[in-house]
Amino acid sequence: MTTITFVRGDITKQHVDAIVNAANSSLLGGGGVDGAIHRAGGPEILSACRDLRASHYGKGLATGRAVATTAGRLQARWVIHTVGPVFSREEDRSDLLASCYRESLRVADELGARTVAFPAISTGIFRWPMDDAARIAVETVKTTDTSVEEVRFVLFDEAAYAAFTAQGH
Ligand code: AR6
Repeated sequence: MTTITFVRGDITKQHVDAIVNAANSSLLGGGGVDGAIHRAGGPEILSACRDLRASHYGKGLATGRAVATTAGRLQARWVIHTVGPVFSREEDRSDLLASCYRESLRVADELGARTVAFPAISTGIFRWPMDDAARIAVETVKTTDTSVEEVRFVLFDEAAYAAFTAQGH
């Protein structure tokens, strides 16, 4: 059974097997949580991402997909990079956001990760409304079959923490 927990804090500081990065399809870094993970984890992560681009991901990582690398000098063993959708009022991209959580858990299972920390994917630079993103995130984790024992949502500010905890367990 998977336990869902919510903490307010910085995902780079979490003592878990894997942390999930809200990346972009280039896999070569960016701002927000992506920038924080690369800064804290050091150049080994970017180097592993470049290797992925040079091998299986020549065109980058598609939205809704996930792939793992080393976590460099972070406490975690792995970073699972996933690409959230940019929010759109014209087009419902909820399935792609749900896919980020499902695919990240599938990769976590392949790695044998038992504890996984997620940020609120797509809620920053990609502008997804926090309440809706929280609902999709928690619902998807609840309905995904996985061997991960703890899914920890790491929320960066009080508004995100409130939105996620309102989804209950
Ligand atoms: N720990 C936990 N959450 C964080 C942290 C942190 N250290 N830093 C920011 N957040 P964002 P996106 C929260 O913008 O919307 C990058 O440039 C933040 O408050 O990081 O999926 C990528 O390369 C927000 O709630 O990701 C992509 O181009 C949440 O993490 C693009 O941004 C996600 O915000 C992805 O945009």
